[in-house]
Amino acid sequence: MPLVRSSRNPILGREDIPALPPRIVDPSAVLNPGAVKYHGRYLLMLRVQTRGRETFLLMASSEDGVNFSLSRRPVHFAGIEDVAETVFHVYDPRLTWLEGACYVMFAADTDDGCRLGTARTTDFETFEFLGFAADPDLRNGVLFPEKFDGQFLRLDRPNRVRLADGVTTGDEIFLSASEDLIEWRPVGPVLAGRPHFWDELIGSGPPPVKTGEGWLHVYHGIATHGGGNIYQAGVVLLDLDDPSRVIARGRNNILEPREPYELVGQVPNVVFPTGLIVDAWDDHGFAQMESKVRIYYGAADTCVCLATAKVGELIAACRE
Ligand code: M1P
Repeated sequence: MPLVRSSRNPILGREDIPALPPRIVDPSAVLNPGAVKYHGRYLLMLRVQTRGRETFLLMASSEDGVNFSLSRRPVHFAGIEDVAETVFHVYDPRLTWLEGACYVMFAADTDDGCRLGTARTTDFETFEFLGFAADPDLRNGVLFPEKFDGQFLRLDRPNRVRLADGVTTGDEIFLSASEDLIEWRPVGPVLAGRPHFWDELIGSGPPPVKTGEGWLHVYHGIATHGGGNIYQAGVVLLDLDDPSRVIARGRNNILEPREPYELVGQVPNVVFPTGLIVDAWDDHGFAQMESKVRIYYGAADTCVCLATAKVGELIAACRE
């Protein structure tokens, strides 16, 4: 397996979350973080779940990508309180730097289904809510780090599959384009689940990484086993000019639940990659093949873990 787990895993657990009474006290879980590098520091946007099953997002910051100090102020998307829908949870943020700002694309459970929301920040102190995408029942939305012909591009995952337990999920990653991050136009399907294999159901992980060989994208795949689904991570390489075109897709997963903290927890057998940071870039904005890649993931929907590889190793895994 190309990914190497940190010996410090889990790097963040529920016990690391500061008590922020009255709402966050002795929480149940911290999971599925967005990640970005800012002024040389590694930042995570953590999903914290309380015993009341409320969800909060909390920033964490680190010099080395392993030891994190946590903010004492939950993230507030200014303006979200004005939407017409009732918002129950915002969760699973993905962070993308684009033209000098960091965009947060997140899932929101509303009385109108699961929506994709977008917020923007330049300082990680204040976050401006830009709105919900017009299309309902989507999850796992990620923004590309550059525009194409003046348009934003997004990978998303329509929730079209209903599991036996009633939860909706999906088996297709789609490419969509937008001028304003609200109205999205379908460009085309990118990736379908592979029935009978490790990635029957799928969803995007962290935002794609630009490399000389294509857009490197980490996604999660779900092998269904009646009531016991297994969440794993895999890789795919997309065409630089037309990211709806798959160049190569890994046959095997690159990470699967094996360690106790991945096998046991609030939802057993889950590795769920949501954050990715590349250390070294060339002068043209491409990730260097020898560069270290840090992948941050939720384990068993309970804690946050880290695994690393080189860019070139992940591309080789796509071509396996
Ligand atoms: O419990 C595992 C994951 O299940 C859902 O993922 P998906 O939308 O791909 O089916 C989400 O609820 C995710 O947060 C969770 O980690």
